[in-house]
Amino acid sequence: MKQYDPSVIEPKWQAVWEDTKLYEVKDFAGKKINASPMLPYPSGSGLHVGHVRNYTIADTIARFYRQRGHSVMSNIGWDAFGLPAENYAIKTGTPPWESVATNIENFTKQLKRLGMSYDWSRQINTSDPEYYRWTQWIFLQLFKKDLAYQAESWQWWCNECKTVLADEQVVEGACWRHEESKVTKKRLKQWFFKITDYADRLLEATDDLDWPANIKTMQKNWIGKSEGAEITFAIHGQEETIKVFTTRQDTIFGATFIVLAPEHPLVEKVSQGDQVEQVTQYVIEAQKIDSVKRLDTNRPKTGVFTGSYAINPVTNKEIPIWVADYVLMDYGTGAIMAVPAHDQRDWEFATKFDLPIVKVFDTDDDTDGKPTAGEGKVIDPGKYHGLATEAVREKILVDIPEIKAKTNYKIHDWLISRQRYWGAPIPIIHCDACGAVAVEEEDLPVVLPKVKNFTPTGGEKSVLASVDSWVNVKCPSCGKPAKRETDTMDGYACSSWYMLRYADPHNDKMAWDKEKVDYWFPVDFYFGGDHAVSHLLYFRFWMYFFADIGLVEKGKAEPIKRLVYNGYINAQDGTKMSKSKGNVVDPLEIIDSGYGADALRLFELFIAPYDQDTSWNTAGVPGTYRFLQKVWNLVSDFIDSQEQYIPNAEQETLLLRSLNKTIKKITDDLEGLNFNTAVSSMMEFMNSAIKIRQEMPVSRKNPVWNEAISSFLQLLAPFAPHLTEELWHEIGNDDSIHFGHWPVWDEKLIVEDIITIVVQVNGKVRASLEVDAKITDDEMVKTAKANPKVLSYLQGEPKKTVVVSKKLVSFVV
Ligand code: ANZ
Ligand code: ZN
Ligand code: ZN
Repeated sequence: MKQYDPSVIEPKWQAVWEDTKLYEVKDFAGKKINASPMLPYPSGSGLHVGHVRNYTIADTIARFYRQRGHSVMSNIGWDAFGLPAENYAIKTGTPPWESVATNIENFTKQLKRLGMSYDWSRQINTSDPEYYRWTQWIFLQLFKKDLAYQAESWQWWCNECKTVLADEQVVEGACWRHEESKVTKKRLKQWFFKITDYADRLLEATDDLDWPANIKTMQKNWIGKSEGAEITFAIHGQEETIKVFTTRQDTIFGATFIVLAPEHPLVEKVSQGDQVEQVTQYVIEAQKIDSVKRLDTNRPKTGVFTGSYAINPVTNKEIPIWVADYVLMDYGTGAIMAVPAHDQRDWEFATKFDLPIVKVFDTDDDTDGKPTAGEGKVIDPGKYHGLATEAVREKILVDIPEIKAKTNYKIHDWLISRQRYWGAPIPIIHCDACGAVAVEEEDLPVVLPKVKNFTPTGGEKSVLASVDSWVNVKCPSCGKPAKRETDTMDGYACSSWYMLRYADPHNDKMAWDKEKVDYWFPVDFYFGGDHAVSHLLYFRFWMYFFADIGLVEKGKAEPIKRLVYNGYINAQDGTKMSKSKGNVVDPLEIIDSGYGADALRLFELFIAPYDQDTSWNTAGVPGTYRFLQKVWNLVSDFIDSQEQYIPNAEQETLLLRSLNKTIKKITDDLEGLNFNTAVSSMMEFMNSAIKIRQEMPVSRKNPVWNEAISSFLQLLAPFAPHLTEELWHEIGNDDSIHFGHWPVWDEKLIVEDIITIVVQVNGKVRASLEVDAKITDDEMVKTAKANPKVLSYLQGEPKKTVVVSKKLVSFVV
């Protein structure tokens, strides 16, 4: 037969698969598996081998379940709206609709040449009006339920992107798209989705998810639920009150001062007399401090007195109100009651500015003049004297009207509006008389007009504001002249529901048919290595909302059954692969250099356990290529050989044992996502098959070789889809190997029937013996005693005999 040449067989099968629409899926066609990778941004100029890992893992699983008879949907889509695509367009000076189209074309070519088994007829593009029409429709459903609202507040702002960002898009104080661009805060009126209404439900359901523990922890910490109290403090001589959030309302007896965040709206009001100037100066300085630095609790404390006093509702004492930057505006109420005796930061502050420190409770630990955290017994002489702090925390909620139970969340509402061009327009019309009015559903989509200059100007509005013909419309409610909202939605809105659209991608009457989504959901496997608290939380939130308003079945609110979160592949030198560093490895280059997609796919899986970060290795693909070549050669020889069949019981048993063990191993490994060990057991199988053929010629006339080769090709098919499809046909099949073919192992053939037992005399190992695996304890003792070496140590009957079944016989003499 001919040589293994991936450059011939790979394009050949890709064309056949496409022509026969092999991977197109039907709805309601039996037991389903929904298994897709996270949709990519068609932003850069293509995929590199790091991205390919994710797609390969997903495709291997999709193929595995298809071969086992499931109806598998595995899809791809394009996260085409939003900052990544738009920033790329700006950088290259191409209109985003053009650069997105070119990039999609390039990505498509790459994924097809990798042999991915997507149903291409279901692909979605989030920047397509047929798609974003429904993103806008979902916005309106949220708006109707007051879950989409406008509010003015302090928001993260990236000076490079020239837009506000959601909390989830700020990574260590920098823009998620610009590591080098530290974010600042701007006060703006923005649109939000009220994810906080769902915080509790999302949090409670997190533990039960079949997701990696670290991602679950990240989500729980991000939601950040704290139970405590909101306490209202009156301000001496003023109408206003200050509300603080605390988890330690039991320590209020020791609250000796109040601290406001510099951004707190009351700062100006409470600043008095000589203090005004100092406070103003301090607030200006505080705004210049890097946001990450402000989170650092070890920073030396700074602050200024405002000149006003609050009244502690429990002690009735006047306590000074200070401003300090260790209090953050975006947590709790942006104000705290300081309890220096029991809180480290407050203690540092009080010590520095000479403020009173009043101890509330005693602990068993010796504290050495430092603040005591934790729990203890209250020492205040009042009615709580001697009680445990935990108990006081409960009682005080009932006793003191100013102290009310309160649950605080770290998560904020999801900021969705962007001052950017390339996104789904927010379907709202602003009318002087009616306020924010929803666009009528039948007027959707609000199509994004094409503009000449899409580069953001840095003002508080997107460039859409200058498209008069688009902005000026009639109010849908009163008919008077009104203006369209000019902010667009962030790309994370588009990606929060695309998997539902996969279930019904061409529906032009509604976003999706409920029955289809109910059939395909939940997603059985979702593959990705990013967006732990952004996309993965937003998607859950929207699904819960869809379930609440009856758009999906109630029991299907949780969208992702199993999250498969892969690690990164770095460049060979361990640094991050990136275009700017010039260390990107292009999958097409590897394919075109003659190794082909199958060898690349195998190496992507073999390189390391899928969830670990790893580095690329140029020696890897040649290695997996050689393995495939061995498979090719063995199967070719099998096809060509007409050697007569001479039964050989010993070699046949060896081959069948090795085969059945491999079937079990690969099946278990794929169920457990252990791709790398699956690849190595296939390599081991090949090695033993090659050894066996030296004793027993590989031949078509040998039924055991027939079985071994047919089954092994099936095992290899999810990993090397082209080579196996070719050989499958060469050995005489005319259907595709990729549907309904998966071998089962024979349990009898995989039990080890010889085991090794150890014999000890007086605690020293004197022999190890190969015995039948079915040996009984009595037989073990008998066999041990019969061994000449053991016999020489025994010298007569042992005093004591201990047996550990199938493992050990121990004699004491
Ligand atoms: C009094 C107190 C006494 C506190 C004590 C702690 C210990 P978690 O658990 O993270 O929710 N706090 C509240 N809002 C804050 C803000 N905007 N900036 C900085 N700190 C803030 O933390 C809740 C505690 O964090 C609150 O309870 C408050 O300090 C502080 F012995 O109030 B505590
Ligand atoms: Zn940015
Ligand atoms: Zn109106």
